[in-house]
Amino acid sequence: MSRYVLGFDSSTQSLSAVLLDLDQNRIAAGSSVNFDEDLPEYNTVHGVLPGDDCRVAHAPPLVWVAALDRLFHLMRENAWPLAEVKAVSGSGQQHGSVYLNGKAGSVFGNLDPGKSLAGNLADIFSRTTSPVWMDSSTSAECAQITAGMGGDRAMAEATGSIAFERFTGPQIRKFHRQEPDAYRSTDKVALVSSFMASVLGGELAPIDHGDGAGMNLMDIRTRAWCEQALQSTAPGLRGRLPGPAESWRITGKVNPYFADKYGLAPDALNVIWSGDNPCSLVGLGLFRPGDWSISLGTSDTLFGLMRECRVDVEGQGHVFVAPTGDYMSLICFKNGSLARERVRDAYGLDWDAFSAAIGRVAKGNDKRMMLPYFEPEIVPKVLTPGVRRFDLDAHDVPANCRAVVEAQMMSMRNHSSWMGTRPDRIYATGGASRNAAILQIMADVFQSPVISIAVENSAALGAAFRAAHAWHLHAGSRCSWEAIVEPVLTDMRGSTILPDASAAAIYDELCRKYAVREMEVVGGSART
Ligand code: XUL
Repeated sequence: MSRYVLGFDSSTQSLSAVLLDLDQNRIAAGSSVNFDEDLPEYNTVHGVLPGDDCRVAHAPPLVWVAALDRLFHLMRENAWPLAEVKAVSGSGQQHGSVYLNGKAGSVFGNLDPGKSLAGNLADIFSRTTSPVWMDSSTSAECAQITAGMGGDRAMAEATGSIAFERFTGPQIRKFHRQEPDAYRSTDKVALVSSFMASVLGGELAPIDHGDGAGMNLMDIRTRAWCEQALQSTAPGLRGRLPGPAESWRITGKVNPYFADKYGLAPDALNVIWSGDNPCSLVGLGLFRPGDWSISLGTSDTLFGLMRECRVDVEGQGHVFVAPTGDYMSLICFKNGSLARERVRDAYGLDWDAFSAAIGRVAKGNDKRMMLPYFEPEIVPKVLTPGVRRFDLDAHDVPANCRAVVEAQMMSMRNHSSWMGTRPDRIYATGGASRNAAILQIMADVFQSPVISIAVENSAALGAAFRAAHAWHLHAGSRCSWEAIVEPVLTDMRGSTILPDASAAAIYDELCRKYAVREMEVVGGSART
């Protein structure tokens, strides 16, 4: 008989679960429910409700709980050893908010296993939809809250980020302004993470420090709600926010609904959930300040652990609290694989031909350069897309292939300088991390070894690691994060790609030039 923990990931488009075998240090099983395909009755498209205004992105919270029922059903059908589960936790898409009325708390604690979760929870909302992280409709509220805080710098110093449209505080303010009666009838505001933890635990769960840091409402240093931010956002907000609490907080045993209905161990511990990026940090084993991850997905994200709180007072980097209790940085670049694919497709190449083309041009591309804003960009903020080429002929296939990847890596290097350190090693994840030519440019620009890591769902795995960590703490056994995580991750790491030392000077110079070009085009301060 083995002991297990369960980690969930409630992401934009799906709900996933990972079962971790604590005795054999391996992933025993994984499963997923896709909102659009498996629950079409909720009418989501890529996880959100379609609408006329492209800046608005809401999802129905009931689809997430319907997915939880469906996923437990699948786990039971596939004979997952749910009776041997010791602890449960999860990861939620960050920033999304759920608006609950006064009935919610008691409903969470009295779920009827004879009914579906969606049936049980249908009447607990003061707002039937939840704005999620893809929503960018709150620019006016961001400006108002920023003014209340005394400017961008003060906001970033206090909460870890300047005000962002997708962050929860601006979203709450918009709700309060547009629907004051519904805001008044809101008893509690939950995040996706704390809402799901409330369902699993049978009582209103606190917001954890990691996800709380993505709200523009929490004092990033004291980790308490920031009074000035609360005041600047909406009246009576303090009493509506459960938490904030340490990410390893256990609320009690799991909700009897899941034991009665699906055979989950009734004494399994319910550990509060965190955001997907904090969960991914531990899911990838980033426990040392020099360990960074670059995820090469639809958008590219860069994140790493920080022992001290350093904030990006002028820019678009975020500071969240890590599940270890340390800090973490996060920078999100929208033109990731999207931009790489646009270049690849423009020349009719496949990935092998794209990589071969990169290899035909010298490192540094003879100073030819691209600013790759195929889509509006988050970092640096570019609202009107457009690709700019400098000394770069659009017909020169190899030079353009190298230019797009060099531009992305130089932008990442320049825009991560506020963290005050350079990486000792970078773990590359996501689709493009299989491409050795891209990883070599990453290694050369950052002058850091790069290791690809093949973790399928780092957020769900990180949530499972968090459940294991909290379970050990509860049992009084002092088990380090590394001891929990390393044996599981070892086989998932690929070989190390070393930086070419002779490229260091080339990219030092080019990064400075890139920052100047970026400033000319985008405005703002040059970052190197
Ligand atoms: C982070 C962010 C996204 C979401 C995705 O700030 O907005 O990474 O967390 O789920």
